[in-house]
Amino acid sequence: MKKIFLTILVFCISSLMSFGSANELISEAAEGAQVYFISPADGDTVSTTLTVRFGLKGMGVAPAGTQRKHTGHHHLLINLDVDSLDMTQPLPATEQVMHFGGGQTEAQLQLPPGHHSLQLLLGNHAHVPHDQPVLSEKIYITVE
Ligand SMILES: [Cu+2]
Repeated sequence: MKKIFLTILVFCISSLMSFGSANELISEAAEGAQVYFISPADGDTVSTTLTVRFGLKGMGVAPAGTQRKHTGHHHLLINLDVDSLDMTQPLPATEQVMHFGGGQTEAQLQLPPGHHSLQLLLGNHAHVPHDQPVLSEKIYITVE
């Protein structure tokens, strides 16, 4: 009997702990949600000033700070290995991780000549990727 009580107690404590952790910042993704590039296309050659257009299906765009189910804002990953990101924490704001917290669906970029990879990742109101992460295919472009 004592053992059962102890098991229940441990279970309760562990559920409370998971509620109180950083995981409360994670929002669930809509099933089948997709983020993708409208332009450029994979393999395109572009000039040093280019417009990137973001597409999203199955979820909505909302500015950072706006907490609404199945929404988020775009993040553009430039020449970045997505595995280097912690998907349970707010995304850092760096030259390789651009936030579009105003709810923008396109951006004008300046990139140096050469080969570059681009990838889109949706983040929630607190810049945390959803569960599951809504991540685009990685595309490769040549800047001339
Ligand atoms: Cu963000």
